[in-house]
Amino acid sequence: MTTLLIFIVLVLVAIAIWQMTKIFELSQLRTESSQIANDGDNKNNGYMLFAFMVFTYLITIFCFWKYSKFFLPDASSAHGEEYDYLLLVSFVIIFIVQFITQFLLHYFGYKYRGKKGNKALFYADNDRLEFIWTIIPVIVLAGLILWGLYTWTEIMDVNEEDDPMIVELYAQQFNWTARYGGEDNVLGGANVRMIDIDRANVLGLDEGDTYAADDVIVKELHLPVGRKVNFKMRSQDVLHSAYMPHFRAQMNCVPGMITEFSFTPTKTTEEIRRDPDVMDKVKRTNEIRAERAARGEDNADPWEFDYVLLCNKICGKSHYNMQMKIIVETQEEYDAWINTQQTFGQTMAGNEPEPAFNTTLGVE
Ligand SMILES: [Cu+2]
Repeated sequence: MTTLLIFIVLVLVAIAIWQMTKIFELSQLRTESSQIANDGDNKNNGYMLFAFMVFTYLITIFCFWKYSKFFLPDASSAHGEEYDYLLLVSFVIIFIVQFITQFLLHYFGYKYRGKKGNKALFYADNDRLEFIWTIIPVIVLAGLILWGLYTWTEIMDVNEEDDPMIVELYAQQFNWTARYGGEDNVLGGANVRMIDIDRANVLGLDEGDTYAADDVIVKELHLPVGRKVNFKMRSQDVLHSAYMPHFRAQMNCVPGMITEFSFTPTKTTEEIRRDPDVMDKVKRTNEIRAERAARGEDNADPWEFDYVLLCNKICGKSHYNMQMKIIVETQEEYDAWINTQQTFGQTMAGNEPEPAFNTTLGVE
């Protein structure tokens, strides 16, 4: 009610000011009509055009200066470098073109402003000019598009060359699970209809499939550096999207089908933590966290950078927190880690459902 009253008061005050302005205008005795722009008005508008152009340039420079710290660090995957380079070239071209065309637009707006006695020149067309401003964008755009298509085809070509490691990324509201092919590097068959929560078969693996026995199911993704990985994505419920920004990778996870993406990690977690951009980001974040800690607020523990797999489709109320840690390490470190993990066969033979997935009480 109070809000409504304040709103009504504000509207009435606005109307009062407007009426007073009109009275003030009427009280000014003028000989000429103020509705028609004169040379002075046009000149002022011309200057304002320039001011607006300068504002556009300055705000662009300011945003780059102030916010470029939020850019992702250099790519940590083999294809990421090519991808970033394509993006950089596209942006450089866009900025050069925008700088020139915006200048011309505002300059001519000023130069040919209305002047008393000036008459517009009748100029039907100019074939040469039209040819130039058609052919240049055609060549530039065709070049960018062809280069883009080539890069896209390279990145999206998921093949079995170079002995890739096979990893499944399994999405569900609201978490990720990863599955390795195990010793044989082959994923066992799986289907959501075979999910058996009571027996800890959370991904619905086919227990009769011999390939499934050595599969390793984990909640933290470990990848050996320099080894190509072929990801096979599945979703249990709705559309999710596996997004690994530092590796410049994203692929939708669609219920009822398997989607694929492949990349080679090129930097270990230890290496990326020493990247100046990453160190800077960690420093800034931890300064904020230290302030929080001083005020006794939550979320105040010092943060350490880690690669992350995020969900990039708004898939429900806890979508924002659907993530999984990725650790890129040396082959030896990876081998040591994977050897400590239980295989699917061992988990099933253990007969001891994992507490996290156990929904029944008193299972023997
Ligand atoms: Cu999701």
